[in-house]
Amino acid sequence: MSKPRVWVSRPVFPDIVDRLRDVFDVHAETEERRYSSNEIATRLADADAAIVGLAERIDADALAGARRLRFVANLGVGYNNLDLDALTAAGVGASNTPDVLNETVADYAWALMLAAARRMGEAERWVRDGQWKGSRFEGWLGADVHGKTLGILGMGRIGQAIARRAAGFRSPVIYHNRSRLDPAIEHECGATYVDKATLLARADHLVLVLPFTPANRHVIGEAELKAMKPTATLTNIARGGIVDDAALARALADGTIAAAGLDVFEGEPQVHPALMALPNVVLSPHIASASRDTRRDMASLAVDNVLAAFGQGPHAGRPPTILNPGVLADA
Ligand code: 8YV
Repeated sequence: MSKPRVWVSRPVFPDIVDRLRDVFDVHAETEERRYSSNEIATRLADADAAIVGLAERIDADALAGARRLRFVANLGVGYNNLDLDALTAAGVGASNTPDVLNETVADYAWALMLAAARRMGEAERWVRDGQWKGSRFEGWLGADVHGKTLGILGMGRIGQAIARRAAGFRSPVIYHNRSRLDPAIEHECGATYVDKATLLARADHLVLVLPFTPANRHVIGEAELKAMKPTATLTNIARGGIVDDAALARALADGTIAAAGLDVFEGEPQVHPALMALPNVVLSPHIASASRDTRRDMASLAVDNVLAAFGQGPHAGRPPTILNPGVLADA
C-alpha cells in the first residue's frame, strides 16, 4: 500500500521532517516562496496532510479539491491564516504551536521594547554610518524602562510570560484582556487588570499580544494612540493589522507617542513606507519566535501533530495541540 503524502510548504529542519518519513511520502519544499491560492490548492489536492506557515492561507477555495486531506499543522501559535470553520466543515483537523514559543517571544518583546525606549536601532545606524565623532552629554536621551509602568494588551500565555519578566525591572504591570485572569495568575504575574482606556492612559510602555481576529483589526488606531502618553512606546509582537500602521507612522512623526518596536506589519513583508522613513521605530522581520531552540520545538510539535493524526508517534491518535478535536472524534 502506498504511504500517505504530506506537503511541507517551506524548508523546515530536515532532521525533524525526517521523522515523518517512516509513515509518509514527504513532499518538502526546498525554498521559501509565496504560493498563490491556486498553487496551494494544487498541492493540497494530492496531499493527505500538510505542514504550512503563516503565509499559506488555507480556506474553502484551497480545500475545494483536497479530497484526501485529513490534517493541516500550522507552524505558528497564531492561526489567522487558517479558516478553521472551512477546515472543520471539510473534516480536516488542524493544529498550531502554542506554549513552546511563549518564553522566546516574551524575551523578544522586551528586547524590542528596550530597543525602542533606548533608541538602539537609531544609535546603531549612526555608529555604522561613521557619525560617531564625539559624545554629547545630552545626546541620545531615551526613556527608562525599569520602574516604568508596563501595559499589556492581550494577556494570554505570551502576555503572562512578558509580565513575569517585569519583576526584574521593578516595573508595575497593568493589563487589559477580553476576560480577567484568575487572581492567582494575576498575582503570579504581578499584573493588575484595568479597562482599555486606563491601560492606554497609564502605560509607559505598551505591548500588544492579541490574536488577529476581525474584531481586533486596528485595535490601535489614531484615537488610541492619542490616548497614550507622549513619552510612551508601543511594541507589537502579535500580528500586523492589529495596529493601523499609517496612523502609527503619523503618531510617531508628530510626537503623539515617542517610539515603537514592531515585529509585525499590515501587509508584511511590505512595510508601510512612512514607517520605513522614521528614526524612532525599530523594525524587525517577524522573528519573535526565531531562536534556534524554539523554531525546532515548533517544527517538532507540528510533526507530532501530523503523526498523531495518523495514529503514529508519541501522541498516537491524539494530536497534542489540535484546534478542532471534534473532527477526529467524528472520523
Ligand atoms: C511565526 C508567529 O509562526 O507563532 C506565531 O503566531 O507569528 C511566529 O511564531 C513564525 O514567524 C513562523 O512563520
